[in-house]
Amino acid sequence: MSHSQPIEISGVCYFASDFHFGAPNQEESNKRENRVVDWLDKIKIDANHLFLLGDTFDFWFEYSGKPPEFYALFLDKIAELRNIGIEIYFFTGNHDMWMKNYLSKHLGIHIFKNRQTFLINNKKFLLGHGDGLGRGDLGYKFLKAFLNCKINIWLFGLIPSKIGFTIASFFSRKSRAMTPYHKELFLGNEKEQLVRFCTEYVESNDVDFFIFGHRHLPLEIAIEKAIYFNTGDWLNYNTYVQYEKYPVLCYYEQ
Ligand SMILES: [Mn+2]
Repeated sequence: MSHSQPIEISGVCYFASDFHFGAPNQEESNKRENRVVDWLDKIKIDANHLFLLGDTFDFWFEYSGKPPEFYALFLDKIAELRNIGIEIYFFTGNHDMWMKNYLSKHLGIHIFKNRQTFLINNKKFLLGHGDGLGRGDLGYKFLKAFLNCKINIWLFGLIPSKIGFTIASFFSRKSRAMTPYHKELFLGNEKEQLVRFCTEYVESNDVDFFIFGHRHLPLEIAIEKAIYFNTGDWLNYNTYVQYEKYPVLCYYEQ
C-alpha cells in the first residue's frame, strides 16, 4: 500500500515500534511478546487505530504463504484487535522487510513499505520506520535494495526454513541482536539523521508531527512548528505514543 496523498482517519491512535520478536533468543523474546500482548490488552479498550512502525519482528519470512509459527501469541492478539474493529497499519522495518501478504490477506492489516502521510483528527503526520532516511546510510540503502529484489526473495524461499532462519539470525545478530540491550545515546540534533531529515522536510512540506522508530531511543524534539517523536523500543524502554488531540510519549509499566 502506498499513497502520495495523505490517508485521512480519525479517532484514538497508538504508535509503537521495534519489538524485535525472535531476538536474541526464544526465551527473552517470549517475555517481550507477553509484555506487548499485555499492553495491547490495555489499549484495545479505547484504540481505534494501531500503528506498528517497523521491526515488529526480528525476522519474517512467509514459507508457502504461512507466517513463522513462533510469533503465534502476538499474532493471535493482533487478530483479536482486528475482530473488535481496530485498524492496524504495519510499516516494515529493516528487519522485517520481507513481509508479503499474509497479514493483509488473513488479518486485513494495512502494510506499508515506505513512509506515509496521514491526516489524523485534522493534524498532518508523517509516519514510517525511519531507516535509510536523510543523507548518508548508503551501505544500508544498498542492502535494502538488494533484500527487496524479487529474485533474491525468491532464492531465499528455496532454502529450507530452518536453514533460512539460521542465516537470518546470523545477520540479525551482526546488526542488532548482538547487543540487544545496548542503550543508544542521543547524538545531538546535528548528528541525529532523523532530526536532520525532519528539519529539511519542513522547509518544503506542511507537517504537524513526525513519528518514526528505528532509533531505539524514545525522543520528542521540536522542529520548527512540528514535533518529531521517536517511539523508542521494547528491548529497553517499552515506549509508545498515544494520540487523540495531542501526541504523548508514554512509558508502559506492567
Ligand atoms: Mn530496530
